[in-house]
Amino acid sequence: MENAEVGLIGLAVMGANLARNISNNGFKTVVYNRTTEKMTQYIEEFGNENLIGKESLEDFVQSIARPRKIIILVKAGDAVDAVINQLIPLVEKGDMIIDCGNTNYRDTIRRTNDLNEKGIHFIGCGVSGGEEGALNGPSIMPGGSPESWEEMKEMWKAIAADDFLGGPCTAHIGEGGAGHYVKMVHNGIEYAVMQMIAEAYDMLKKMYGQTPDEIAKVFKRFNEGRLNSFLFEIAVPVLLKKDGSAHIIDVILDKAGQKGTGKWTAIEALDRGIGLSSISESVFARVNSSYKEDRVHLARSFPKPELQSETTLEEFIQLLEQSLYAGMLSCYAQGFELIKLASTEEGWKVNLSEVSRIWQGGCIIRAEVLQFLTDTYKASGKESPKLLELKEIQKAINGSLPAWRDIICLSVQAGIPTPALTSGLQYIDASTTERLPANMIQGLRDYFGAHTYERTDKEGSFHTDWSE
Ligand code: NBP
Repeated sequence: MENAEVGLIGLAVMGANLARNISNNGFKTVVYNRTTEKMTQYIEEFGNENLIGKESLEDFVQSIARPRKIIILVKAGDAVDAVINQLIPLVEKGDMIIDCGNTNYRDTIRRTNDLNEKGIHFIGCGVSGGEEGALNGPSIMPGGSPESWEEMKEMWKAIAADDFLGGPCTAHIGEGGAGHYVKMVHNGIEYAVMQMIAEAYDMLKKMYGQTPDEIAKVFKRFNEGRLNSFLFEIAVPVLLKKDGSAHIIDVILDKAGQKGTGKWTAIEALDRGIGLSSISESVFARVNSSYKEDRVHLARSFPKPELQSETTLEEFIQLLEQSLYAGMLSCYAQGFELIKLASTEEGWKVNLSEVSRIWQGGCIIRAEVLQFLTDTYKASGKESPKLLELKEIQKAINGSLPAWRDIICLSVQAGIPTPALTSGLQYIDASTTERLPANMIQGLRDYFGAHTYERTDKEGSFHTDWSE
């Protein structure tokens, strides 16, 4: 094949599946992998007239029609720099290098600036959906220049998943690091929603003695309603699957790793100075889970109370459904506020309605609630408003608040940690409280450090000699 329409470097899980998706959609694709054997095996299995491999990077680059579109799907970090440095002497002005990995957006900004100086477009592009999404249609979040979007959009639209109305789950997110930033926040929301599902499982198990099969039934019921989502859908088989007579879920060690995008999202919130409690708490929940030996040891010294509740199982399930719904809305509200702030500070002009639309299909956090968010954003007639300011969102959250408070009370009384659900509620309460006790903090700070304070009754900065 001469003049491939697109080249792809990196044939591990994501690259191998994305290249098949691209070529299956009729785009002539050439692939390259550092370890040649992996490429030849791949082409033996999947190669066809639209999908070929090259052993040398030079031949690979030469076989792509100009302006070249070269997708990189290698391990995020140094490997991306290594591949870019190998490509620089081989590509020409106007060519496009697209990093579809889970790259930190600050690296993307640096690489964009470096390559711009050489006349090469660099596109940081978030791709969500894992192996299955990469093959059959992921959610695609491209950053980069508007020109590169124009060049690439036909392909992105062809290979992306569909939203609820049949549109493609892709849109130009914004310049520079915007695409990777939105993907990072997507993953942060993924952390929080997964943690909420885990907390719901834990409460049903420990407070009501529900078996995995019984909890699967509850989650199946949730998934048939407004909580319908990929994560609730896959929670059912995760609960039901057996290894011999034992449910696998019962023998999986309760330690969850955390690194990369969830942690970056929490750090971003701290760096930019914005509340992101559910996502941050979900990262900490995984950190806490990793101290298994300590927990086992300390559990003997801190016995948990017996639940003294008259709430029946059915009542509890109904309260839980409402809490999870509002909890998910709270997660999205937090994530979208972070994107909005970063977009303003970085000048990206990210369209939040479009973000909620392109997350409706292909990606891990795809959920029916995203259709509600897209509709609500659109109906507001405003450009990227704060979600909590929109009447429909207020109605949905207010409708669930009594149930949510009950669930948190019950979990606290039973000594069951629910950091994501609790902090989601705290986020709503803190964001909607007219007068917070920060006045007390300001008084204390001024006492010990003469940090000064502002007043509600007059302009200016004040200091008091408190000891007098
Ligand atoms: P990995 O992250 O496991 O990376 C393996 C690939 O990187 C192989 O092709 C390997 O080549 C190549 N590579 C490495 Br490592 N160092 C290299 C170097 N110095 N030069 C050239 N190639 C190098 O692959 P993945 O799991 O497919 O993920 C790819 C990207 O997509 C990552 O950023 C990941 O975070 C992101 N992502 C993954 C998923 C998922 O579900 N796995 C989902 C969404 C996003 P070799 O064969 O020669 O070792």
